[in-house]
Amino acid sequence: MRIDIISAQPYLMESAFSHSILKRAQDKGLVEVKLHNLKDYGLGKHNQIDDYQFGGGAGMVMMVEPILNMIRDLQKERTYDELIYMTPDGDLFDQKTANQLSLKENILILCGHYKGVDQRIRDHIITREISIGSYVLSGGELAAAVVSDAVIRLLPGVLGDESSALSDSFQDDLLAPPVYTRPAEINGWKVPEILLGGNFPEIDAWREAKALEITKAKRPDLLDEDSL
Ligand code: 6GU
Repeated sequence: MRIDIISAQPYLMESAFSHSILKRAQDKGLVEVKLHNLKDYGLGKHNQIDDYQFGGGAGMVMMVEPILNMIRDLQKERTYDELIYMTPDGDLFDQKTANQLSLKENILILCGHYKGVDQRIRDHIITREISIGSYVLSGGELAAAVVSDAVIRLLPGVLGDESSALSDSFQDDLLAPPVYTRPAEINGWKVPEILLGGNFPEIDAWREAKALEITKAKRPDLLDEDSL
């Protein structure tokens, strides 16, 4: 998979892609992530990328030309399956969307900032608009890193234990059961006895029951009516 991210502040995302699982995924050649600075396509000698909005009002709007020129150049190299715009009024990101995106070959992500981008980019270029939650961030950069992380960890070979992405919270619409490690007791706090016995069918059943119990308590919205 290849992910190209366009931003006026690409350095905000550098560390997210330079460590741990996302770094290893790139080192292994499972994903290629390229951050692009929109200012490289800015207009005039000040590399302008935004301007006042027509009709008046506070806040600058990202201009069509720099974005369009950069995207057209990137499209000379590859065909994008999705051109995503990160925006607080986009579709709410969830595991289902992450799963869908993980099946794509080439994804382009445009990060908005200030008042956002000129609507004509959204109308004519963008194929999908994504928000990561009901709150406002200063820009789309952290949100783009969130989406990329959720997608990249699903790619085959990225996680060491191939089964572990499947047992994540949300993958089956259930939150994850609690986990414990050594020691079996500390300060009088004990690990549930069942996890120490080695009866794996019983352990699986316990984890499933716990997952359901926790989901009912914390996120009943994830469950169908009949499992409540
Ligand atoms: Cl994608 N961008 C911004 N600026 N704020 C957000 C968001 C995105 N998702 C939630 N809040």
